[in-house]
Amino acid sequence: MQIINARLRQRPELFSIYIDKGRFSKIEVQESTQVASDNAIDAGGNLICAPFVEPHIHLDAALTAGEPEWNQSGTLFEGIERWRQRKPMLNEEDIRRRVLSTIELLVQNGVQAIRTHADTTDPTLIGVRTLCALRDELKDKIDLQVVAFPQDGMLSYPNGLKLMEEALEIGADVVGGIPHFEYTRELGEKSVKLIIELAQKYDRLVDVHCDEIDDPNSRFLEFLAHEALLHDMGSKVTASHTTAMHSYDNAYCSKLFRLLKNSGINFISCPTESIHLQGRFDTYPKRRGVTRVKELREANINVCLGQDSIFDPWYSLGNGKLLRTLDYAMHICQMMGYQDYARALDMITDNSARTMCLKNYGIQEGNAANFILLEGQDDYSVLRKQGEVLLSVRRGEIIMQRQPSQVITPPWITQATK
Ligand code: 17E
Ligand code: FE2
Repeated sequence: MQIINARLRQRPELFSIYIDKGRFSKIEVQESTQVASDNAIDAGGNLICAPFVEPHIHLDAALTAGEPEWNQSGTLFEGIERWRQRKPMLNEEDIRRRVLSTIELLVQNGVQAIRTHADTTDPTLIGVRTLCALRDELKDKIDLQVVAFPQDGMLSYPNGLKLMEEALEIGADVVGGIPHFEYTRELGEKSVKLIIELAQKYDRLVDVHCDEIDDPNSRFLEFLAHEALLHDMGSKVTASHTTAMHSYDNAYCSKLFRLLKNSGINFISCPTESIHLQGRFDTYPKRRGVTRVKELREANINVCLGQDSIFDPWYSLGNGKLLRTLDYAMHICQMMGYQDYARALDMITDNSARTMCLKNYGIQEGNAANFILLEGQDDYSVLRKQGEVLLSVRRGEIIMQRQPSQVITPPWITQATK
C-alpha cells in the first residue's frame, strides 16, 4: 500500500507513505504534488495522524439510557442508582449487541484502541466475562483493554473484593476502583492500597475513578499518587476524572502537583461527562467540575481525554467522536492559546496511547501501519473544521473509509469567493 500527498502533524511538506507487510516501511518527503494513480491512495493534502484512542468508556452500560428509568437529576449518584436497576437485566446477548454497535461507532470515527470499564459489583460478572471474550475475539481488529471496575464500591458492596479478584482471574487487564464512593474515607484509602496490591499480584495496570465529586475534601488522588510512587509504578497507574481537583484550594494544589509529577501517573479527563454531571449541587456561580487539564499539561504530566459514556444512565448524548470531546476540553479548560493548538490532538492520540501503555503506536518506519486520515491540512484546521475521519487503516488494511461530504452553495457566494 502507498499513500501519496499526505501531510503529517507539525510538518508543512507533502509525504509519501509506504506500507509493507502491515508496517510502515518508508515515509518520505515529496518534491511536489503527485498525480493520483490506481495503486496509491491520494490523501489530497489532508492530515495523516496516528489513530484516535478512547482510554475511558463504559461499554457495558452503553446504549441503556432510560432502561428502566431515566436519570432525572443528572447527578453521578442517580446514574449509579439507575444502572443498579439495569444490572439484573444484563445477559450476554444484550451486552454483545450494545458493545458491538458502540465499537462500530468508535471505529467509524477513527478509534483503534479502547479501554473500557466493566462493572464487577454484579455477582454474575457477566459484563467482565463478555467484554474479556470480545477483547480476545476482536484482538486482530482493535486493541481492547478491560478494567475491572467496582461501581458500587470494592469494600462497600457485599463480596466486592472477592468479585474484583475473580474478575482479574477471568482476565481483566486493569484494576479499577472508586474510593470516593466507598462508605467512609478509611474504606476509600484501604481500597486504594488493595488496588495497588492486586495490580502487583496479578501484574496488571491500574485505572481508578478518583475523586469524581465536587467535594474539595475528597483527596484520594494524593493517596493513589503516593502509593504509585512508593511502588515505582507510576507509568502503569491512571487517575480518571479527578473532578474534585477543580475545587481544591490553589495552595494545596500547588503542593499536590509536586507529588503528581514525581509519581509519573497518568490522567484521564472526560470533559463532556464532567461538565454534565458535576456542579449539580451548586446554584450560581456553578462550578465546571472538570479537572485541571491545562495545568497538568503545563506541568508536563501526561493527560488525555475520554468520552466516558454513550447514551447511558449518566449521559444520554455521545456519538463516538473524540474530536468533539477535545473541542469541549479546549473550551471548558480554556486551551485556545497558540501553543495549545499544536498539542491538542496529543490528548486523543499519543497521550492516551501512553496511558494505555500501547506498544508500536505512532507513524514511524517499523511501527504497525495504523493511522487515520483527517479532513484538514494541519492540526489547527482539523480542530477548527471538526471534520470527519476519512479513512482508518490498521496493519495496512482499510477498516473504514468515508467519502468527504459535498456541499452545494448558491452562485452568488461561489462567485464572490472566486
Ligand atoms: N460510573 C461512574 O462512577 N462514573 C461515571 N462517570 C460513569 C459511570 C459513566
Ligand atoms: Fe468513568
